[in-house]
Amino acid sequence: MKITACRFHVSAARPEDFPRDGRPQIAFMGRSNVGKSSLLNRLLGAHGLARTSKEPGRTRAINFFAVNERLYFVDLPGYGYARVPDAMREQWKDLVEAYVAEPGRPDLAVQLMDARREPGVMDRELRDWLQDKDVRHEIVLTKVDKLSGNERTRALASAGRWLGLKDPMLPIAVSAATGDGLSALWRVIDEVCENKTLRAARGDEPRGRAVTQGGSITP
Ligand SMILES: Nc1nc2c(ncn2[C@@H]2O[C@H](COP(=O)(O)OP(=O)(O)OP(=O)(O)O)[C@@H](O)[C@H]2O)c(=O)[nH]1
Ligand SMILES: [Mg+2]
Repeated sequence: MKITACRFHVSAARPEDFPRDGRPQIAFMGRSNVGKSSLLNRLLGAHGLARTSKEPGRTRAINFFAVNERLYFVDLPGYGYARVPDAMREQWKDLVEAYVAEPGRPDLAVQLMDARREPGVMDRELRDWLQDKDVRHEIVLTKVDKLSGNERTRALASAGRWLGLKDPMLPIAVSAATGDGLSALWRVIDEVCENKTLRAARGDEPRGRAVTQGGSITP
């Protein structure tokens, strides 16, 4: 997809603030500090659009970015940040659960895992939960620029096993620093958006989820 315009849309701290205009929503989920905001920026070629930080737990609300006025990129707060007080963890859970509670939302969850780390319990829980909710999701390994060629091959194989992928299939690996893997991820995002547009044209989108803008999302 050629990006012609992107802008910050809304920072949603309550479910009432979630956009409900039927545009496709691509959500970035994963551990705190895994690189969600950085990847979102890099995919859009918009340095500094979503705020990134060396300090984990930076993103607290759910931030929506309008892309080409046709779809949303959704930057979710990260989980697993040990220093977050329990009350805030509950708040995070409530907000993210409310976000996924509506059928068909998000249209795609991009679940990020750091290529250098073993998947954790919360990664597993998120994956199971997304599957349970029938949310289409794609596991993406981040920060692959930090790995040597050999380490990268090992990390991909191990993540492939974790996911139960059939050899020789591998998950997508990206780097927001070098741009590696972005075209593979864009292919998935484009396909999800095009399918949604087709379903809407056929009139079989879930109720309340019709795409308001017709036509292909590729300008
Ligand atoms: N080398 C390298 N560093 C990265 C990459 N992606 C993110 N980082 C760094 O990792 C840190 C965290 O990045 P963020 O994008 O803020 O992570 P996040 O998942 O949005 O974090 P929270 O909002 O706290 O959940 C920052 O210091 C980034 O510069 C990458 O691909 N390569
Ligand atoms: Mg962030």
